[in-house]
Amino acid sequence: MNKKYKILIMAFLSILVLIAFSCTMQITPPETMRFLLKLNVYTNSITGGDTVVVDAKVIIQSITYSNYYEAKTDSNGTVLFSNLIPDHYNIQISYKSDPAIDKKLIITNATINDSLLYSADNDTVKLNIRASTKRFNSTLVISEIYYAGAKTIIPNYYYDQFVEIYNQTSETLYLDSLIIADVDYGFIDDSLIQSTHVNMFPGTGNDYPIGPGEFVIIAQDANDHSLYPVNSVDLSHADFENYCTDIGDTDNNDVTNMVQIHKKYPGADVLYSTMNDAIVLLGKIKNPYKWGYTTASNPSMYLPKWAVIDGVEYKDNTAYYDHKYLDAGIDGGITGGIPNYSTKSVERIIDHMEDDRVIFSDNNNSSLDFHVLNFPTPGYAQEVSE
Ligand SMILES: [Ca+2]
Ligand SMILES: [Ca+2]
Ligand SMILES: [Ca+2]
Ligand SMILES: [Ca+2]
Repeated sequence: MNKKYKILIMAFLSILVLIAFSCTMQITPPETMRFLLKLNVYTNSITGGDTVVVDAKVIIQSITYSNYYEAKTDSNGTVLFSNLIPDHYNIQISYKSDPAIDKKLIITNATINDSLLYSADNDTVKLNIRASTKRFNSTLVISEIYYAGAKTIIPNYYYDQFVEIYNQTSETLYLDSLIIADVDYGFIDDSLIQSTHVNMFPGTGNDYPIGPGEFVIIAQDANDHSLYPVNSVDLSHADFENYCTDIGDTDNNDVTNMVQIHKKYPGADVLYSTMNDAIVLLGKIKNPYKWGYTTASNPSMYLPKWAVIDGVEYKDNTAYYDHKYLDAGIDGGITGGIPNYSTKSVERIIDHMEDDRVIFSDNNNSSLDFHVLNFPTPGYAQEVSE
C-alpha cells in the first residue's frame, strides 16, 4: 500500500492510417516512394479555441515492415518523420500532463482531417490530429484478464481462467443482466461483434451489487487451481463461475453460476483463446438473442457494439494491428504478448487514487492501459498489495 506511484495523465490515440499505393505489400517499395510525415497534434483549450499539444509522445509503426519510429511534438505541436515507406501505419500519441495542473485532464479521442493519405514521389504527407479532452468518467471496467492458463505435467491447463470486473465509481452499481462475451471473429468496422461465449450475470435488477472500489471475479471454474500439479490461482472463493449445463462441468455450490446465453461448441462453459481474443462487458440488453447467429456449423452469436461498456483485446503478438476485432471507441490498442500456459495475466495500470479508491487507467487503449503480471491477482490490484 505504501508503494509510490506516479499519477500519469495519459492521452493517446490509435489510428490506422491508410496510405494509398499501388505496388504489392510484400515487396519493399523503391527508394523513390518515400515520404515525409508532418503530424500536428492540437486540442480544444480550456478557454476555447485551439491549442497545440507540446511534448506529446508520438509512436508510428509500419504494419507490414514493422518499422518503428518515436518522437515528441515540438513547441508548435508538430512532429516530423522522414523517409517513410508507404504502408498501413498504427499511430499512438500519448501525453503526460502535469498532475498538479491537470489532475483529471485526459485526452482520449481524435479525428484525422484526411483519413486517406496519398504519397507521391518524396512528398510530404500532412496529418492533423485533434485530441478532445474530457473528465474521467469510467464506471465498470475489466480490470484483469487471466487467459494464459498454467503449465502442468498434463499440458494445456486452462480451467483456471478468470475475468475481473472493478467498480471505478463512488456509487454502488449492479451487475444484474450484464453480459460478458468474447470476440474472436469479425472485423474492426463491424457494428456487431461475433461471440464464441456469451454469459450473463443472474438477477433481476438489484440482486448483485458491486460497491465502490470493489472487485468481482468471474471464474471459468470456481475451484482451487493452486494445488499441485497446476500451481495456479485459488478461485474457490470467486464471486461467479461460468457453468455449462449440457456436459460435465464442475459446479461449486458456494459460488453463483453465470447464465449461459451462448457457446459455440457443446460442453464449453468458456474457453477463452490463450492467444488472440477480446473480452467485452456489455450493458443490459433486453433480448440478447435479437441479432442472431453466424451461419457457421458451430455458429457465433452476434451482439451490438453499442452496448459495450468496456472491452479489452489481447494477442500473442501485440503489434498485430492487421486484424483487430475492437475499434478505437472500445479498445484502440492490444495487450498480451504472453506465452501460453505461463500463469501470467494482464491487469490495468493504476492511474490515481480517489478517496482511497483505486482508479485504473482507461484510455480505451489496452497497449497503454494494461501491463503483464507474472502471476494473477484475483480480487485485488498488484500495485496496491505491494
Ligand atoms: Ca465452469
Ligand atoms: Ca456454482
Ligand atoms: Ca474502456
Ligand atoms: Ca487483479
